[in-house]
Amino acid sequence: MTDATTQKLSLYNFWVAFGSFALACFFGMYQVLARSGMIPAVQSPAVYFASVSTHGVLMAFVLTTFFIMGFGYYTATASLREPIWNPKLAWTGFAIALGGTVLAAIPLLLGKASVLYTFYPPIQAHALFYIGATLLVVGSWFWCLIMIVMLMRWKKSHPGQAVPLPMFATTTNAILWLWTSLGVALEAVFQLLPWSLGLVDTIDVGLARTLFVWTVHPIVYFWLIPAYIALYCYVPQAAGGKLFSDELARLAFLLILLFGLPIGFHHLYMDPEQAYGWKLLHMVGTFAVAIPTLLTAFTVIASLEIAGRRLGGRGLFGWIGALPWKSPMVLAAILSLLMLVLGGFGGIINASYAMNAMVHNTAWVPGHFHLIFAGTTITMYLAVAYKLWPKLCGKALVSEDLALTQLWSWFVGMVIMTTPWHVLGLLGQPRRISSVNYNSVLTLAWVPYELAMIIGGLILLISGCLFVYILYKTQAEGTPARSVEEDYAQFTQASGRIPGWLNGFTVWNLLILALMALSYGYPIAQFFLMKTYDPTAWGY
Ligand code: HAS
Ligand code: CU
Repeated sequence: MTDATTQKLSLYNFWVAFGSFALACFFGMYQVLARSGMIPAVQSPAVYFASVSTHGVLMAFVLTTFFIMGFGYYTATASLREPIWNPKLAWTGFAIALGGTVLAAIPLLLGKASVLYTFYPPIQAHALFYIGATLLVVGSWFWCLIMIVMLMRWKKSHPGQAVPLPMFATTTNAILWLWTSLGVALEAVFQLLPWSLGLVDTIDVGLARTLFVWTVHPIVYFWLIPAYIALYCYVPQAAGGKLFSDELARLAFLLILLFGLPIGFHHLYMDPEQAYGWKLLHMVGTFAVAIPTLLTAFTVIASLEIAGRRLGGRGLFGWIGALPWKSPMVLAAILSLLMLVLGGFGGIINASYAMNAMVHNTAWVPGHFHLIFAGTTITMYLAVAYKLWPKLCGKALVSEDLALTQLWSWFVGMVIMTTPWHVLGLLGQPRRISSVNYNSVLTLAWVPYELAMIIGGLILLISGCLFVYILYKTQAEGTPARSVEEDYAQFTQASGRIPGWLNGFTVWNLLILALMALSYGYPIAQFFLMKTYDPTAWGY
């Protein structure tokens, strides 16, 4: 069982994460109503954009960062069997990140930071928003440091031994996040903050977008890695089997780290500031990053098959029916993988330079990321919470059946909401609009899909509230848990010695440095080297 400090630290982080999640679900519900254009009384562009900005920031930055920190602290102590290194630092990081969140929330809720979660200039937010967001990131760096130090200390005291997979993957994520957040940190410090504080009149929007996409692609893997940790380290055990391969798992995490970083221009295909050769280069990298996900699907499904066959499943697909569908962790994994099929497929379409022109800035894109983030990724976060709550509170989950209902409803709601968005995107509906209130033949064709999106949104809101209710009820009124010992998945082969490059990060950091220099070096330098048209010379 983990020590009291870790329990408290993890629980505090988790509650900030899940509290934000529940709040953001309500904003989401309002948005589907407003956006559909069906209820004129709730329509207001000002309220809509304040809401959607808050929703995006809460879900994409607050829920994820605090969840990842809470899960990381737990994983470090449970897998290394050591207490948190420097808990004071951990609490300081928590306080800075929370303080930043509160600071950012003020302008968001007042409608002074309605810049969406991507905050692309030239739309400008109140300086407090950028300061708050920066502090959230700075707070998370404390967590990164603690994870890296704990891994290094463990390696020193266990020479030649393989770092336990859950901690290896968690540290991979900490390193990924340090590299990832550098782009947006540069944008915030050198561009957004001076500009919003009125110290400079204008900033280079092209440079800002380039720095932002340095962050915005790998950030999605920062969110995804905890879900993969659960898939590799919890699911095989929960299904009654073993992890197919420890080495393949490490390789997948390391390849995500390597390929996830230098590919952000697939968000800029339709932008003018970068030349097409660079976009093509980033496209090749984007296809490469699908490989670790395919590795993951292979390893996890193979592990599930081992379990299904052990449980008596026969034939090509008989093992699927034999899996313990009544285990929340297993059910979550199956639903999560199912959503990954279309979510990932959509990602490949987005990534294809030519096809991106068809879907870019349409409702397809929120369809893609709700399915793969709110669907695949968050479903595993929910399952992790169900798994860890008894360990963190010492109480048994109030009802596994309720947890299963919650997971199913999250899946059903997400499918009902995102399938229409994909179709609407192909029918030409733009993303980032506050409502649809024209009566043209085109927009009338959207109506049935908008009705479906409202139903989906409602199911998701109920499901989100049910989730928080289950956690609260467990913590407040649950009966003492039977076992709170950690039970990570075993591997099919006894994992003996492992090659150094699968047990450390030096080579990988050097490779990333080289790839980042190649893919971002000139594209960033050009803003300082090239002479461009200066509008102020014309008196504008
Ligand atoms: Fe994405 C836009 C490309 C993955 C999140 N993405 C976004 C945005 C977000 C996001 C938030 O190239 C919007 C940003 C904004 O606001 O502007 N994405 C990809 C690609 C992948 C991908 C190539 N995205 C993610 C993940 C996310 C995420 C993961 C969050 C967690 N995305 C893009 C592109 C854009 C984009 C463009 C810009 C679009 C635009 O124009 O604005 C890949 O990582 C996906 C690889 C996955 C696969 C899936 C393989 C299938 C498997 C399932 C096997 C399961 C089976 C079922 C067979 C290739 C592994 C088994 C069943 C049983 C019962 C056992
Ligand atoms: Cu991306």
